[in-house]
Amino acid sequence: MSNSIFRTDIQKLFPELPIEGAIFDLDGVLTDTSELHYLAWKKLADEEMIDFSRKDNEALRGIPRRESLLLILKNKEVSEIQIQEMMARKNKNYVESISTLTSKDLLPGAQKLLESFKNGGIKIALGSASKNARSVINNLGIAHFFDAVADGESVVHQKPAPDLFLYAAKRIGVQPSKCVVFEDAAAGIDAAQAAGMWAIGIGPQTRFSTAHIICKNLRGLTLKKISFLLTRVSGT
Ligand code: B16
Ligand code: MG
Repeated sequence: MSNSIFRTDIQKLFPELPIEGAIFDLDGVLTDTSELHYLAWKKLADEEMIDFSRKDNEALRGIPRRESLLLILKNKEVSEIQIQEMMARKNKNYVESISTLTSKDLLPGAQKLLESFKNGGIKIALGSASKNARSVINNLGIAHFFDAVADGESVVHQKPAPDLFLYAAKRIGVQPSKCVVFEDAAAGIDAAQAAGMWAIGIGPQTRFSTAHIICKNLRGLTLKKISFLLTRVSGT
């Protein structure tokens, strides 16, 4: 099926197609690097004799490296030099672990949804707080899907500020109101809504209170299904 035929089909079904751009968070949406972040932080926490559990790690979803470290350290007093050293140590652990990622590490439904958007002529951007996002998408073999990459280096104010997603929308040339964001973190859903975008929460219902739509994962999602769901939410 050619791209244009598919696009025409979708437009016949949904004359008021609510989206022209899709922005994907990375960790927790396209791949499960949250476990690798956890293991890298856990090694550091053990070395520093700080309690840190998988449950604690849940609070770090979508949170940038420095803020994550400060949350792990709680009230422990440390100098700026120590903060920099610990961030570098954690990142070294994390970078080692992502070197073995392959397309097998994509979460269920991710490849199919990216293909469906691409075939439907939807512009696609990455919107990740990670400074390692480019290496991860390269290793996963999905870099070619993205028309733009917004990552931990792109803006000063990360999620829940809208800046990263607004930067992504600008890079793909789509109005914020015509973008849909896929996010596994409550901070990311807040960021998408602050940016005036459609927000789809990926994960358990209990994690999100304000997403437009919540899906357990990306399995079975296509442009057609997303268009149907968003059209229902928007009442058009
Ligand atoms: P890095 P996302 C986020 O990725 C992770 O969820 C978060 O745990 C991590 O601290 C943050 O990236 C920064 O990552 O240390 O590699 O720069 O969910 O926004 O794709
Ligand atoms: Mg995430």
